[in-house]
Amino acid sequence: MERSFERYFRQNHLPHLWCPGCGNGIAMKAIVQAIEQKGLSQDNTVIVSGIGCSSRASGYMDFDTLHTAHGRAIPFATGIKLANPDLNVVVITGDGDCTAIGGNHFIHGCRRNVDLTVVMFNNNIYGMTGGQASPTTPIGAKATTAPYGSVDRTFDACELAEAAGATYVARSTAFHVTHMTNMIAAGLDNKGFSFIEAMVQCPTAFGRKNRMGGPADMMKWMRDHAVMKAAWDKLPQEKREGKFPIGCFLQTQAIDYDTAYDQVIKRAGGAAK
Ligand SMILES: Cc1ncc(C[n+]2csc(CCOP(=O)(O)OP(=O)(O)O)c2C)c(N)n1
Repeated sequence: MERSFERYFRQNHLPHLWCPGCGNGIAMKAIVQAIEQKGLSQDNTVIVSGIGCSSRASGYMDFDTLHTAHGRAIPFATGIKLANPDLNVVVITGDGDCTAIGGNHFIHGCRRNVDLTVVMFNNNIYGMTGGQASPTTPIGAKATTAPYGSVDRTFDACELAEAAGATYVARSTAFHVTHMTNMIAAGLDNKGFSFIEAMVQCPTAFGRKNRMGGPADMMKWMRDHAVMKAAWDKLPQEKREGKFPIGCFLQTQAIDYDTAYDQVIKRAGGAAK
């Protein structure tokens, strides 16, 4: 049987370092499937990541890749896009990488509407460093830094992206693989800042501490608690309790950063790209 996706992965960098049952591989595969769906060339697509388990994905993917510093993937990606606007630039980041140490870069990337597709693997925890609470750890959930349950209120990264100016915002889960692929593919189509929250299970650092069972149980939890946006919009408030919406939350148009920058170059009398 032809394993057609092998050509997207660096075989000499496998096996990966993720724990058995980790959801990161599902999100990584969804990205390459979306890239294939959109017919993007491997030679014209750059994958940029920060630091964390999720950010290790760039090392396994056979594209031009950049594994940067913790929280800094979006600034590196912005530089790549401005230097060569013809490239498709995809950012892979974790919930800590994107919304904690990289939170400022994230909101300003949205604000500038840089033409990037940012996929945030949200496992609700700092996985790589052993399970410290992140800005997406649910209130009451246990973490190594919150042994009695986290008291910090939780970021909704999609709402944050929307409020900050992103022009495409969506969420999916590792259970809903085809849906996740489609959400990412639509993000690749958008000329501007696209943000896709890919919810993934972390059985080792999050599930175990919070008694969520094994990887399959965590995926069943996603299946049972995610509500498609169209149904969510009709749900009365009391029935939303404990559930979360998935789907495309925003798709709009605004001038993207490299087009705006090109106009500046023209105004200054330079030769635009
Ligand atoms: C400047 C800096 N601070 C702290 C660290 C340690 N560190 C490495 S990964 C990580 C957290 C990663 O969490 P997240 O972004 O959620 O990714 P995950 O591992 O869960 O995929 C931290 C704090 C670092 N590498 N660099």
